Amino acid sequence: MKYAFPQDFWWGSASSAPQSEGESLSFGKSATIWDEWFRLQPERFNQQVGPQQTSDFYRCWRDDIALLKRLNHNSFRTSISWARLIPQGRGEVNPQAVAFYNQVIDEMLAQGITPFINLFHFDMPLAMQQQGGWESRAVVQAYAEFADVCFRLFGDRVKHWFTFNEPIVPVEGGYLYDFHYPNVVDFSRAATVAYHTMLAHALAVRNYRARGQDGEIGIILNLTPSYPRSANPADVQAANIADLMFNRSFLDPALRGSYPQELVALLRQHDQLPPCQAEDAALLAQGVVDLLGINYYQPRRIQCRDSLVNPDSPFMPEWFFSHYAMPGRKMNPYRGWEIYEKGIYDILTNLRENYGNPRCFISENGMGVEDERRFEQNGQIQDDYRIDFIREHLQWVHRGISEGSRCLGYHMWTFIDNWSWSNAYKNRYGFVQLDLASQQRTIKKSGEWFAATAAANGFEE
Ligand code: BGP
Repeated sequence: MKYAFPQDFWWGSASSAPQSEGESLSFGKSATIWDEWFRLQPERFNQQVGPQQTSDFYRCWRDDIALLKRLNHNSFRTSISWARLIPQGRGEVNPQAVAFYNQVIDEMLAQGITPFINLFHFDMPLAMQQQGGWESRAVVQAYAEFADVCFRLFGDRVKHWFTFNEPIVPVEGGYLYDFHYPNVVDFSRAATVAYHTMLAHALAVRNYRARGQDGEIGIILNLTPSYPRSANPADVQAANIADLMFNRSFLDPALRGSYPQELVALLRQHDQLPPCQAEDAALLAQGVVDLLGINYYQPRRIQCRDSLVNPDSPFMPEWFFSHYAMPGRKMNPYRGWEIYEKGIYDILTNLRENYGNPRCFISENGMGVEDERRFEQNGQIQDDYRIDFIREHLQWVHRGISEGSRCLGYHMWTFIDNWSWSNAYKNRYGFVQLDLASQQRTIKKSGEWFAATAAANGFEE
């Protein structure tokens, strides 16, 4: 076979509790920032569809796990909802949540599907946000307690844990660019949120290891390779700063246990360093992961700024670079994201050459498409565009592996079309089509293709 993958390669897909469970204010679950934002500003959500309207995994888990099996998944990622497990964020554990997650984990294992469990997918409990969210060190401690409850309750069976999914996204969305609650735009608060998130990560990693549970713990990062527009030193420097801010701000602590000196110097120079305590460096050093999840959707095309920064304007990453649309680039016309398959290989190469070739896997990659029903024929969505997208990315993953990268699997975003934050159902990503009104599930052509690929552990062309 031309593209054969290593034995025991992880084939699967990923979702998250807030995007699939539903029942977001019932069965003992308390509100997250998403429930709150939807309550306050429903108009900010596509077609005013909020976090209650999902594929109902809370009720349909057994059938959905059967569907995972039908798609030949040997692994699947979802998350545990902090606000469901510990409704007040701290303290009492919700027995209904424990029963639910136990059933899900047991059923996955019974079906031969390895559970990959993530602990935080943008879903800060409202009770914790009201205490400052990630701006507060007390919330860092509360998160570590929540993580510890998860390890204690489920760690006998879950052997692949992740502390965070895309931890930079709540920073960007909630504190820089206004696409998540609490809709703050303030770099120094964003820097504190980012820093505290990594402290929380390191605490959870340290506590997990102290338990000696014979599993592994990692983090899932959305990496966006930054390509300079030209070899001109100003463009190269601009791309380097974008890389420091958007990739290395999380990648370096996760893989090296410390922040890049260049980033620290830059933030110090602009008086934007978050408040640190003496013991933080030693803690961060303990947060080096066993396994890195890589979410890859699109690269960053960077050029130097064409105008001088007004020093009176608020400090922002864009003080140092501009984005540009690369002529001739391939686009996903629906989501407005560039498709650049080789980026996935460049990430693997960078990890191999500069980060000691860590154990890693592709934890998300996917193509969101609007109005997918128009591609339906004889009752099935013919999403050949998605098959091409996956195949072309996998070809580059295959090449990375053949050159020595320790990439252990490929998880697609996502399994069943799910609720995507303020975009709700605008862009559909699933292997399985969801009819929101009837809750009917129909496997798309890409789902069939993926099932065959997973069964064969690769593909010909
Ligand atoms: C990733 C998130 C997912 C998912 C996906 C698609 O950033 O981890 O939760 O939403 O992107 O993005 P979107 O839904 O914004 O199109």
